[in-house]
Amino acid sequence: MDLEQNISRMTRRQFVTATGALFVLDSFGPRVRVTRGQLSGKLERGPGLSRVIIDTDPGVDDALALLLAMRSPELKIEAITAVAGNVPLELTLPNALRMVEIAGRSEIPVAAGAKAPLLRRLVTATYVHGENGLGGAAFPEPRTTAVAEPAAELIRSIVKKYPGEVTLITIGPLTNVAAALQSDSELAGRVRRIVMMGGSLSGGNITPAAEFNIYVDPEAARIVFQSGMPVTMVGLDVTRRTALTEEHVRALEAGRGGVSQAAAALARNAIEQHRRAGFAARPNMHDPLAVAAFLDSSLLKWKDYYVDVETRGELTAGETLGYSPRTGGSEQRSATEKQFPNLLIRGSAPTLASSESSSVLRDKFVPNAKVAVDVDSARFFDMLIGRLSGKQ
Ligand SMILES: [Ca+2]
Repeated sequence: MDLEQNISRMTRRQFVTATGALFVLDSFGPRVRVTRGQLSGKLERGPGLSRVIIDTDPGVDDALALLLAMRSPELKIEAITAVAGNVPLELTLPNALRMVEIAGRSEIPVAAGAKAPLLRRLVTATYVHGENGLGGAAFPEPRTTAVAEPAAELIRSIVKKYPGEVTLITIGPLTNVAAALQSDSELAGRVRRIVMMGGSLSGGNITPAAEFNIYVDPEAARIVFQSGMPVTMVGLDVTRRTALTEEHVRALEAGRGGVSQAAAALARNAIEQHRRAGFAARPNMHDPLAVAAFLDSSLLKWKDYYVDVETRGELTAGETLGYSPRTGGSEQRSATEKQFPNLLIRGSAPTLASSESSSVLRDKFVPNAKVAVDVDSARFFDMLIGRLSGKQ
């Protein structure tokens, strides 16, 4: 049997794994694609759309990500679940409700989730997101309230209702998803995919090692990565390349309608907040990029990795480690890799006090995540600003 026949007998995933293909453009996104014309017209929603649940800690970039999602007719947003992260749950929940009301989408259930990480005290990021979580942008108190069901339960019940159909888009710490996974051993097998903003294979933002969402609840992140759910990771490797500019803000300000004006206020305040905090860089659109990655995976380049999360490191807790079949973990190790093509995925060496070595040991590379390794930032902003301002 020749190679071609062989390949035709393999699934795409097996082929990618076997060949170690570097860049994979797999369609994990919406089942329908919309045209520019459809977007500018009345947003029609119906069967065949992609069911998603968005888990979020608004958060300036969360708020913009939520608005983007609610302006995207490809999505059937089954629920928005709030989690503690950038600011405490007492703020992330009403902030999520505010965005739903601004978008005129109060039919979407919003649920309250975890107030704190699984095992740790909450660390927030008010230095980036302001005391109100929205960079100081003021919006009216929400008139609607959260549904009675807690987030983890709502996630479980929706996924159970539509097995194999629901994609989780997570743009905050992974506490709610981990809690749902812990309470239902069948959940992971029923989720279509999780698309997360989180992690980094190129250094962190809250510590040199860790990206904020994973740092806040590394134990939860580890449960998610090891759950067996297909993971799409949109981390700092790409979100660092999505800086908001004055031009973007002006384009939003020129847009008509409540969503564009709210987005403009959020964006304007985010730039101001960054300036006040003394950051040299402009705010990155971390969370909107995760939503955009789901809407159009061709905006990014992807590579298959086995990703695991460091939970014990005193200085490195929350670090995401990526092992690839070609490199055994790092692009720089190509010389070593020639010598040792099948490097093990292994944990730390045993200490003098204990003969036990780390339980982390895998001799067979099995990717668990598609990691975004490059982004077309200009096309991403065309989508983000276009949809928020109503021009697209
Ligand atoms: Ca977030």
